[in-house]
Amino acid sequence: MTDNGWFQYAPLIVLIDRQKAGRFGRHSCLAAAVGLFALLALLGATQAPAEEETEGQKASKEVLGLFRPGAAPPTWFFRRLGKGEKTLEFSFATAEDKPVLGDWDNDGADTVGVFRPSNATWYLKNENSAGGHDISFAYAFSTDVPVVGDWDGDGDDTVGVFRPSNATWYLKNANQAGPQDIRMVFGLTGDRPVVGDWNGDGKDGVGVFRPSNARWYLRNSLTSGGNEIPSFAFANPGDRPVTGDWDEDGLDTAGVFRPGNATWYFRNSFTSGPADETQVFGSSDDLPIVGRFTW
Ligand SMILES: [Ca+2]
Ligand SMILES: [Ca+2]
Ligand SMILES: [Ca+2]
Ligand SMILES: [Ca+2]
Repeated sequence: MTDNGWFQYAPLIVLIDRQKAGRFGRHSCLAAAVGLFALLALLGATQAPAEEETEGQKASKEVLGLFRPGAAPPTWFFRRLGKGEKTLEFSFATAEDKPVLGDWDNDGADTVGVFRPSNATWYLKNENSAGGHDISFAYAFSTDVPVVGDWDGDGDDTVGVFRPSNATWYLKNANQAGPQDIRMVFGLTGDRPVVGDWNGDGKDGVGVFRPSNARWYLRNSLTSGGNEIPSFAFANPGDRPVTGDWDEDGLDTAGVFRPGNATWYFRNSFTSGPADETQVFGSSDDLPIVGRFTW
């Protein structure tokens, strides 16, 4: 390998994430100690594709998910945002279930779960694979809309619901039966609830997408009140809202899945305007979810 080879890999090194950068740093010390031969060997090793992350590490991009309740059996599909070639697919849950995705065990990987309206019971899995649930408990009412988030910033995601009848959120800090830890009024009957860390403080806030005017209303504080971020118009009334950090700047923002054309639309700022990015993935009856994990 020549000096030109080194410069060929220099941009790759810049792109390495923090965890990989730490590994590279240790290797660099070794290379300096044993000389050029070891350095060249290291540069060869950095050719390993960036996809090689172990389960539990935060992925570098959001994963788009779909729950297809009409499939027999109901099936989940996942694809990395911006990368269409690698899809994960498995069966779990029943046709009536409402999908959620969260890091229940605080290992850095989001995994699937569902809220089953008929018995108001949650079924959560710690692996993204076919098979039974790891956790189940009854919480909330059949008519509630399930949400999940890290309300207290401790790293694990826990359940909650938005109750349309009184526009009230009932959030828990543990995935178990029992009363809510947080009760707050926010939004209107008819709103579709969303969850995200809008301000990057490590705690999820709440929000709603209002189909009647296709506007978003977001709140950082888990207390009753109005939107803390000026509302903005994005997407169409019939779209299914999602949220995520599409551009990796540390802030979650708005997105939607549009059933009519099975296309996702992503917005990177809290302002009115068109999509910053789009991706075609899914079919019209799918229910969208977003999270972070590798496979
Ligand atoms: Ca996990
Ligand atoms: Ca938490
Ligand atoms: Ca926050
Ligand atoms: Ca962002």
